[in-house]
Amino acid sequence: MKIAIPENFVIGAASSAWQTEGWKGKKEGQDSFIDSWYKNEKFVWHEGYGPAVATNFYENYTQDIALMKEIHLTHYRTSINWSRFFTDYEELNVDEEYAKHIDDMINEQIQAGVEPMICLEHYEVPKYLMDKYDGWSSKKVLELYVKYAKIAFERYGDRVKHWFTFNEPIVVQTRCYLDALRWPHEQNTKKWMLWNYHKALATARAVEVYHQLDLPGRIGCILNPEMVYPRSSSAEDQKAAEIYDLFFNKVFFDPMITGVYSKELIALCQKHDIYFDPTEKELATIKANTVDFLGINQYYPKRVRAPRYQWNEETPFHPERYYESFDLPGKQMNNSRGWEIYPEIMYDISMYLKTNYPPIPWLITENGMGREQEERYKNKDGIVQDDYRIEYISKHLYQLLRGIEDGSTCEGYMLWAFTDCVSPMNAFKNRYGLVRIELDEKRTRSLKKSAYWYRSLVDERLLSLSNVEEFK
Ligand code: BGP
Repeated sequence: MKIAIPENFVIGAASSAWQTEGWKGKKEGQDSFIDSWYKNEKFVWHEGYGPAVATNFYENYTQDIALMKEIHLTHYRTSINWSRFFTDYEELNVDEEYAKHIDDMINEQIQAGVEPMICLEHYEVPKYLMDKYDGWSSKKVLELYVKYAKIAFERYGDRVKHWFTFNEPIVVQTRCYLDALRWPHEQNTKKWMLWNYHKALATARAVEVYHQLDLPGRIGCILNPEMVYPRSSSAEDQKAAEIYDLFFNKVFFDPMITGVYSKELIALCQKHDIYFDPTEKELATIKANTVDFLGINQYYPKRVRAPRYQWNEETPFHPERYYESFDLPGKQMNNSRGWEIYPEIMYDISMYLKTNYPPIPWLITENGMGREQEERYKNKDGIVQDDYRIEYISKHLYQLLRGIEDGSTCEGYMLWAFTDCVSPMNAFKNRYGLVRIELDEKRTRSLKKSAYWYRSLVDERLLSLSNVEEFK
């Protein structure tokens, strides 16, 4: 049986600047935060690969856009690399060579019938602004970001109709300052919350500027809410899930959709001395400038239970004081990535948004399956037979379409990623693309089986339920 995909439902694909571009043409002093992590801790990057060459998209973009055209892709999202966009981040001198590359890329996409969607920051905060102002800890960086956003809107806003202020604005500070898993391994929960706040405020400021320019498009942010499932029906487990939801999901949903932080979150922040002390004026800006739409990245569920052990009061506050991760026996896994596979997250996020917030347009901006050693699945013609990816997408898309049936305002599904690309630390270990990238000097491309299947999905707009049943 096949089910119809709604007429205007977007079927696209995504990536980011730093994960594809490579450093060709990059000038002295144009490192991003992620570039400096790679330089400082190269040994944690799988087989030493990283942003330095990536997929060399900077030189290969016309080839990739031709492949997009070949598979009839209609939407592609990437980012502008903030760290490469200027030669001086305070004087805001634009690097015209890089800015022209962005222009050319956008024009090439439009000519190929692929609508460009652009994100202003996918972890590419300039190293210079980290060193001088401690990055998103600083209001100065916020001001410079808003000016950068305005320049980008003015240059490209006539052609780019979908803008995102950030990709997953919670991630860098969670890995670096809350969990301290990543370089520079600084544990600082108050700073974590301040970065969360400044990125919500920066989004409101960018929304304000964008709307003032009266351009023919819309602006939002890409969030990565984790659908939280309590271990059991016990009030304690339910409470653990609610607090997780507050700290990691509502912390962005509330200010961006409703313009107001929840009282519960503020009370918890005050109680644990991680409050971000907003001014009245800032709160008014957030209130007046909610997003036009949202991108949602969804990969795996988060399962929690009430903590079994008392919190060690001698350690810095972490929201984990209120929950403990729960490992569901028998869960399905993508073992390459270590993430649980639970397609119902797509239906559940749809109902979560419908139930908790006023109607807002949104789309899945990332979902996908990273798989190790995909060369194993090449057939005699060298085409990767990635049936597992087709099944994964089908099952997730099916749940998303169910959500639409039940009244969700979801407008589309964009796969991570169009081509294989560099992951933070995992580099090229797990392959996500519809397009295979060889790690030779040219970064040779080839379409995988899933690319041809994706083309038929775009053309026929019918999802085959046999792919869904097969996977059960
Ligand atoms: C998202 C990021 C992407 C991408 C993806 C896959 O969180 O927005 O940049 O990397 O996850 O995850 P990973 O690359 O860690 O396997």
